[in-house]
Amino acid sequence: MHYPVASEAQLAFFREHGYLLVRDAIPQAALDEIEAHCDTLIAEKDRLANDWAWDAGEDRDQRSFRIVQSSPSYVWADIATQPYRQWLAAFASSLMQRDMVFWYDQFLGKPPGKSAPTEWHQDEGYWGRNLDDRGITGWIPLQAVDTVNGCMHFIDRGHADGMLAHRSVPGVQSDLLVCEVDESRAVACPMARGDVAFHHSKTPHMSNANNGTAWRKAVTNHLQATDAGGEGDHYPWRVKVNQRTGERHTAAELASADGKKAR
Ligand SMILES: O=C(O)CCC(=O)C(=O)O
Repeated sequence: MHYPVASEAQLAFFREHGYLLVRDAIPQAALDEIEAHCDTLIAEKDRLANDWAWDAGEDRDQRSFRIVQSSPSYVWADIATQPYRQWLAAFASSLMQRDMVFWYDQFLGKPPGKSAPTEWHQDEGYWGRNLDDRGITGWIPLQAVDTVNGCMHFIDRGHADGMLAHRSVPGVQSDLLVCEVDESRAVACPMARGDVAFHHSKTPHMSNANNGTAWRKAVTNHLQATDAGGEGDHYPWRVKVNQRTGERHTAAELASADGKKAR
């Protein structure tokens, strides 16, 4: 199987809607390898993962990991040279009509029984202002997904609506953010294993909690334009939580502490 090249119809769809589902893009054998590394992250979550929906009522050593947040890059030395990673950069560059480079990836695992939604947000809400229209994400589910076990939902054409105000999620002590969206424009996106969803960095999106009987596992890959110039300043709502120590700071506080250290 060859990795697909973006068709004119796919380019036009992404430009208009701000997201795109690419069917049957990644071979099953490649997904098996990705999933094996993600299973290591689940097995070692206390050491290697954050709880992205860390309940405000839980002590750090009692986190229930409603969303296991980690990265296959932590446990896979050769990940950067994998064909799927080369393809993500090539396909993303076509969609964004500029050179895009891999930035970082996240494993996002939702356990059966007790999980949480990934609330509505724009990726740029987490990123610095330099990423303004200069980012794209390729989301790879490791099993079929639907509205029962936690598929992606996008706000149709939301990438053209500008930057939305975000805030921390009540009752959660991780860095999870949420923004208000017009849910009448939400599109739920069931996908098969092998499909990949791309979204523009300003497209609001969410995934529902996993109400299925097995883990919902996905690897999300964030890419930025080669000339983005780093993250730049963060929006005022951005917080950073160190789940090893429990420390919580706004990004602005951290930047000002860094500046003082550098002087
Ligand atoms: O997997 C999820 O639950 C959400 C992923 C997400 O927000 C993203 O890929 O940007």
